[in-house]
Amino acid sequence: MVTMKNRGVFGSVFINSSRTQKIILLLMSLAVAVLATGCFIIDPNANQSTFEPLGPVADRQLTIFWWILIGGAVVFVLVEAALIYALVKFRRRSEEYVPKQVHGNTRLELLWTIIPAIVVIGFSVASIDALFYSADVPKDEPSITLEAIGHQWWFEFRYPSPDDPESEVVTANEVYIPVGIPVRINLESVDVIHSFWVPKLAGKVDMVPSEGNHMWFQADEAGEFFGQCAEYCGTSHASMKFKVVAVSPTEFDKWLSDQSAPAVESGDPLALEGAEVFKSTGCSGCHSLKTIARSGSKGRVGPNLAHVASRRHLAAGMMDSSDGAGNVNDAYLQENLRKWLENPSEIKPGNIMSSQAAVYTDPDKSLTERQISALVAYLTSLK
Ligand code: HEC
Ligand SMILES: [Cu+2]
Repeated sequence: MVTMKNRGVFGSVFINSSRTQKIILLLMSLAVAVLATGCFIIDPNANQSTFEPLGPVADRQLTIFWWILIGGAVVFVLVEAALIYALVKFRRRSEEYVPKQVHGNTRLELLWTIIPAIVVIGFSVASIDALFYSADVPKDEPSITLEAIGHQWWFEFRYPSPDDPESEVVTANEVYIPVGIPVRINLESVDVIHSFWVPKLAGKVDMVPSEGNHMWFQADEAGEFFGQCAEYCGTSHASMKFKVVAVSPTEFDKWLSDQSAPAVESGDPLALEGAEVFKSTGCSGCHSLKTIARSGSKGRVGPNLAHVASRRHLAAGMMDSSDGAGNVNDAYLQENLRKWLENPSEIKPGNIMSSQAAVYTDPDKSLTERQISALVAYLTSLK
């Protein structure tokens, strides 16, 4: 006899309910199951959906997902069918009825050991193969390499410098790649474990401090792809995003040489004043304006600002300055810079700039209205 005790909460509720209540309960469980798969059912084009891959790595990972899901479903149906068949066929027909008692069946036992073993080995081989495929660019394919370095709570990117093999071009939060060319990414972190994820291009790979890790991806078409840190890394983890911008190889080369050129010094008086404020209020302690750094050296505390005005997003994807056609709109950029400088923690709670820069931690050093305007003019000139 089944007692009330071991039916569990759901079991007791279910058994003690009326027929209508039972139906409602079942429908509600179904709704929960459907909602749990929301990203997929609502919109496969959503920027975090992995069901619309746009590169070979994400594609391969989706294929293996489908194989395992469908394989698992087939096994489930077969096992359940056998179970139900046995339940019905060998049920107790009357109080006195006792079915034929058997023990051991070598043929059956061999069968249900060997078949699952083959299935498991098959799926393991396919999964491990996909794992190796995702780790390294296929041999003999021309590729480019870049470094992605996780910081609380933004991403630093470094590219081999066009004219100096010992150096790298440094940028942040927006990573340009050439369409149709495999990109190897060496992953690093300066503080805690982060995870690098561009849902439409490749699955998540951890950025482990001092351990290093690597992966690759390739974009099959031009466009902007959403990226996100996928490993809880502190207060502003949810606000740690980035963009992958895939452009033609020619545009990519132009972008890289623009990024490697020194920051432009503007002649505008307010911008010149801003350059002074930048030094005098301690911004340069955390932010570099040099476009090129020695390869392998760890970055500064804050994002490189040499070409900050060329970026469509600020503060790791939290503020958008683009005009919709993919260009930076200076008016939006100025508005965003002003908001950020007035109160960075309102945009991104707990970020390192608001918690460590003297201009925010020491009320006597707060930026004046005039200083903010000068900084905005200066930073907007850094194309
Ligand atoms: C204590 C180090 C520190 C100081 C000092 C500092 N910043 Fe920052 N800054 C950061 C960090 C860290 C971020 C990244 C915040 C994030 O996205 O989580 C940042 C982000 C920014 C950004 C956005 C950059 C981007 O690409 O998203 C701008 C602009 C900026 N700081 C300007 C300034 C200015 C101007 C000053 C001087 C008044 C200043 N910072 C002082 C650490 C600092
Ligand atoms: Cu992170």
